[in-house]
Amino acid sequence: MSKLKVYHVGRSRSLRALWLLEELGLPYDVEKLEFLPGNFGGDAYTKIHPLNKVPALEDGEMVMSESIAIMQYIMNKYGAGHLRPETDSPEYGPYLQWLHYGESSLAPIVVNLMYQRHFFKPEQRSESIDIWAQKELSKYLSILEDQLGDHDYILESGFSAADISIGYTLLLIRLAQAKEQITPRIEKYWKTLTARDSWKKVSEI
Ligand SMILES: N[C@@H](CCC(=O)N[C@@H](CS)C(=O)NCC(=O)O)C(=O)O
Repeated sequence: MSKLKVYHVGRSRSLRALWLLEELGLPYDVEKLEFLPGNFGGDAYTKIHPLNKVPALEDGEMVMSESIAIMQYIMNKYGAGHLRPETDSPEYGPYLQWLHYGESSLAPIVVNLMYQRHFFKPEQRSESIDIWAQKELSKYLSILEDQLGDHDYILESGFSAADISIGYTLLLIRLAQAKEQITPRIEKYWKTLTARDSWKKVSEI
């Protein structure tokens, strides 16, 4: 196995890949990129990721992007069945759903709020988009709350890669300063996730 390399910017989606690698106990290298808004890593990085976004993963000659796909690649190739239920488990379908929910469903709404509140100049902001995004986020988080029920993690059987996917998006919500949408139940879940040694380590990188 060649050593995996993760292209990383602090507090970004590359944390998903690093967090997963830590949980799996796999060796990896981190290449920290310069934070240039709209052009992470500068021109040299465009050869690795044509959109200059993170994460990107290198495994020998293979280069790929998309944080959830990277997680699936690492788990399928090197994960020895950890952090996901078996395909014949009743939890496998829900697991896949929540693994993708973090990026495909939740993140776009949060990114909307991020642009509204941080990246756009005041004259570019739209109050109606902000109100719409807040309502959507509440709805999407209420489904998460239902799923959590009274267990610590998304799946009743325990911590899985789905928690890494959703957990990162909860950080994104905080960075977007959309904390008003976070209910006490979701906050409790966030505290459980961030108490893990793996999170503590990668969140410092
Ligand atoms: N769907 C992609 C999103 C990648 C993405 O937008 N990454 C952000 C960091 S969290 C980024 O690189 N932003 C820089 C930019 O948009 O210029 C994934 O999950 O990897």
